[in-house]
Amino acid sequence: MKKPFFLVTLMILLLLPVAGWATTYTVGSSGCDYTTIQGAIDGEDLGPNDEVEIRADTPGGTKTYNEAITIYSSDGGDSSGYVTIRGREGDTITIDADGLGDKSCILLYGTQYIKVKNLTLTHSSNRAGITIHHSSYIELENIIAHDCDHYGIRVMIGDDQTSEHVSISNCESYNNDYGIYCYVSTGTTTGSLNNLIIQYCNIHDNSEYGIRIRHQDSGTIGNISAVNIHHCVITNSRGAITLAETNDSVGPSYICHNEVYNNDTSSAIQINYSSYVTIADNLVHDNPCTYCTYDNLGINIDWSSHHVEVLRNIVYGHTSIATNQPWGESSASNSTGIHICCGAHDNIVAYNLCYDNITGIHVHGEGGGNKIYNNILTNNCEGIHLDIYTEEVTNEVKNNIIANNTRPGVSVNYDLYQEKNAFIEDYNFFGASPSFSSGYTLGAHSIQQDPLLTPNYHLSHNSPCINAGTFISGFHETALDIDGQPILGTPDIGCDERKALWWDGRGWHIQRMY
Ligand SMILES: [Ca+2]
Ligand SMILES: [Ca+2]
Repeated sequence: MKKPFFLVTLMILLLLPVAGWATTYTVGSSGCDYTTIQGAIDGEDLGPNDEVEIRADTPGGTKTYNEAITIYSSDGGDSSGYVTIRGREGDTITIDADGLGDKSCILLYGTQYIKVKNLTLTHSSNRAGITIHHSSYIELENIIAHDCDHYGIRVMIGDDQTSEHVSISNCESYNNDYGIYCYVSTGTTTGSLNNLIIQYCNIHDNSEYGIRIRHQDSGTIGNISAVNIHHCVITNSRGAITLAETNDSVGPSYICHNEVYNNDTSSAIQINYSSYVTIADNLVHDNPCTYCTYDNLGINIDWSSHHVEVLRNIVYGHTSIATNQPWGESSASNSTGIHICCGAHDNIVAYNLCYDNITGIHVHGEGGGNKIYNNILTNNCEGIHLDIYTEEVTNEVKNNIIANNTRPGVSVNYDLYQEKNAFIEDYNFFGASPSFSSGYTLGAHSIQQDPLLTPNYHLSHNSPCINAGTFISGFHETALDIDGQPILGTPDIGCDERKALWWDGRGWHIQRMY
């Protein structure tokens, strides 16, 4: 029997909500679905592709909502679509938690597939601008978090909890204690914090760390993996980036293409108890340390970290601690561009440019297997300083330009200083008249001659460093120089490969580069 038309229509209408009919709910003073943000979240069962649009009184206007928002699992999306909470395009919307007790401006707890966009968050008390707790597939975009106690943006887990696939993009965080803090809570053993992306963010003027990622039980590894911090600027904080207690159980981690400067810090970028991290193409400069008596370091690979690759970074202007420099004593008291310390082993530091630091590269401690290849270390007081307390000759220093470094108050040029011969040094290019500590013999293929650098620390066309290095199998096949250019034939010494192959459509040619 044919169904009556009205019955078919009714059936279609009943089916629509099941199919996920996306709705935009509005929040504003008048003419909107709700007058408070939490009212919209509590009043609707938000599902995939639903949006909450928060409005000023007039388009393009500015409005502050004195609220502390909470979103639980009942309001989340799924793989078919996100729930989006956003300020109206063109409006300036602030969520101010002032006077509302110990709360974050926004708390996401136990939920998933949520986007939060176009909002300013301020005056949290004892929490964060936004807290992402035990929540996954979360995207923050165009969030400004400022003057929050303690954290601008916080991602966290406890036992048996997961926060994964969290991305923080184009956000600004300032005047907080911490700009972005992602952590595994004390006592956690089974949770997972992974696939965390922080990109294109401006993190500045935080009293503690700019970006800090760690297990709160120091040295507890196994809960954090696959962190990617790239194209961020971190300045005027106490520490810029700390990545601790990570491994590659889900995937490796990356800290790339960031600019880190003018942080008052003992370590601008610090890696603790972590493995399989690439730190590449960062600009790390002019980080002082006004409170330190010990370390003032640009990039610091610390506390048993291993399989960290430090590649193509430019590191300069770390000079705060010069008077305390013991020069040859067994101490890490230092201002150093790149520092490997405290049992860190099997790391690679290659194709970096370090200048205008007290020490260019300092390898300190008992770790072995660290490879220092193809760096330029110039205009520092000391090029490379090695304090290695092992009889194993497993650390290697090869293909570096270590020239034009001077030691204060000493007339000789201690470009490469070593305490014990627990390393292999060869194929390095020293300045025209270097001096070395007694008992040290220059590697058989190392050269004492002017490398003929250009003013921007590249090889000049007639540099004797061109094609003067040694090819290191397993490394140079895929290496890129400081300019991102591949290595042609015999590696040049230093971080600049001057020539490369060039394809003109018909054949390969050798092209002079820069
Ligand atoms: Ca070459
Ligand atoms: Ca080059």
